[in-house]
Amino acid sequence: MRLYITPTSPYARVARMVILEKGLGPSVEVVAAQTRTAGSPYYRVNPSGRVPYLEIPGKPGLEDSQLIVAYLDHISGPPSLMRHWADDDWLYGRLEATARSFTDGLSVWVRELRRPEGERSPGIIAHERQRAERLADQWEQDVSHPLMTGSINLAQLYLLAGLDQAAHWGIADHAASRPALAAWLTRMHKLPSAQATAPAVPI
Ligand SMILES: N[C@@H](CCC(=O)N[C@@H](CS)C(=O)NCC(=O)O)C(=O)O
Repeated sequence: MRLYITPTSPYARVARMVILEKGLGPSVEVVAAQTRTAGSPYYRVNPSGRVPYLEIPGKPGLEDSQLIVAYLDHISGPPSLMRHWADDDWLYGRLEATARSFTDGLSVWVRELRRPEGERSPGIIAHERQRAERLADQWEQDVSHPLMTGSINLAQLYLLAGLDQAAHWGIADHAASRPALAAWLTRMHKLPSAQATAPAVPI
């Protein structure tokens, strides 16, 4: 199998961490894709042009981190990174959706900042900044829950990828003024899969 990524995509990072956590590294070649470039050869691989994208021999490829993780869980043994959304009376589903929402907003913010200065929208940046602050306050409470501190799951990975993405681009350090979030992040950064996929690490 071949996984197309960009080194700083938080969604690609989630897929890469899952591959490492499941010991699938030897069966998956990780390839850098050229995204956001007119005429990129990558568009012939994945017409949407997004990463992550998993190429599977003899089968159609898969786009989207959540779908890719579901597939990897399906074809391999434990640990399973997908949890049932209904776990703990639907708390797990809320945590995973909120982690994705947090990372989605930060991605919009980063995308805005990477546009030429005259094309950036101060309104969108302010909106995403405020959303991220509100959600970080909520995470300061939620990261202590056993679902966020126990065996690794997608809620944890999306939150880690989002927080690190914001820090990497220098747009926000959400853990700086939030001690529980800072302690959680320090623990997550000890995972070899987190270290191997940090946004600053070249592939
Ligand atoms: N929901 C998707 C989001 C994927 C996504 O938006 N990836 C961005 C990089 S962070 C991308 O490929 N952007 C290139 C583009 O928009 O052309 C997932 O979870 O995989």
